[in-house]
Amino acid sequence: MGGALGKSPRKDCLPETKLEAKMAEAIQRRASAGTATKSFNSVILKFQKIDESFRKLKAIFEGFDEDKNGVIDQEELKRCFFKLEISFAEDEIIDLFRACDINNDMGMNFNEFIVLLCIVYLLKEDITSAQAKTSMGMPDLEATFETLVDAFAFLDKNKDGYVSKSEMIDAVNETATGERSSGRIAMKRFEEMDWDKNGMVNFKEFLFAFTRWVGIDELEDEDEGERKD
Ligand SMILES: [Ca+2]
Ligand SMILES: [Ca+2]
Ligand SMILES: [Ca+2]
Repeated sequence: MGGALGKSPRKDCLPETKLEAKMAEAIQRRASAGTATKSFNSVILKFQKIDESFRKLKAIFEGFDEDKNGVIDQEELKRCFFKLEISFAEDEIIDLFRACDINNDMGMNFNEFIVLLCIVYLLKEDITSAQAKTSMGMPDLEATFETLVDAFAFLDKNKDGYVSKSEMIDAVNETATGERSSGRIAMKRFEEMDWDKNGMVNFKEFLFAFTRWVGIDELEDEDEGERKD
C-alpha cells in the first residue's frame, strides 16, 4: 500500500530478484550461525586447492554438454539436475540459469556452470541441512563450495547477505596487521568483485570473482589456444 512511492536508499533496493533474495537469506542464516573461516588470507591460501577441485569438474561439465557445443543449454541443465538428483522446480532452474548466464548466450559455459552449482549447493543446504551435505554426489566439490560459502559468510560481518566495501576492508585489515598496502589490496579485490558497481557484492558476484582469481578463465583460453595449433 503506502510507502511504495518513497525513495529508498540504494541498499534497500537489494535484492533485485527472488533468487537473489533467497541467496541473501541463506547467507544471513549461515553468517548468524558463525563461520569456520578465520581470515581472508586463509581463503587466499586455499586458491590452489579450489582451482584443482574446479578443474576436476571440467569432465563432468563436458559430460552434461551433450551436443558438445561448449555450453550447457536449458534442456541439458534440466537433465543435469535430474541426474544429480537436484530437486529444483523448473522455474527455479530457469531463474538460476538466467542469473548465471552473464554473457547472455543462453548457455552455461564452464565458469558460469561452476557458479550455478555453488549457488545450488548454498540453496540446497539451506533446505535440509545435514543430509543434503553430500547429496550432489561430489564430496570433493561440495567441500570446495562449503569453503566459498563459509568465506562469504565470514566477510559479511553485519549479516545482511551482502559484502560491502567496508566489510571487505575490515576483513583484509584483520590479518594484514600494519601493512600499508593492505587497504589498497582490499579495495582492488572489492572492485574486482563488484561488477555492477553498486557498492555491494552479492554471493554470485563473489563466485564469479573467484573463478577468475583461481584461473578458470585462463583454463578456457588455454583450451582454445590448443585448438589453434
Ligand atoms: Ca550444449
Ligand atoms: Ca553464458
Ligand atoms: Ca554485509
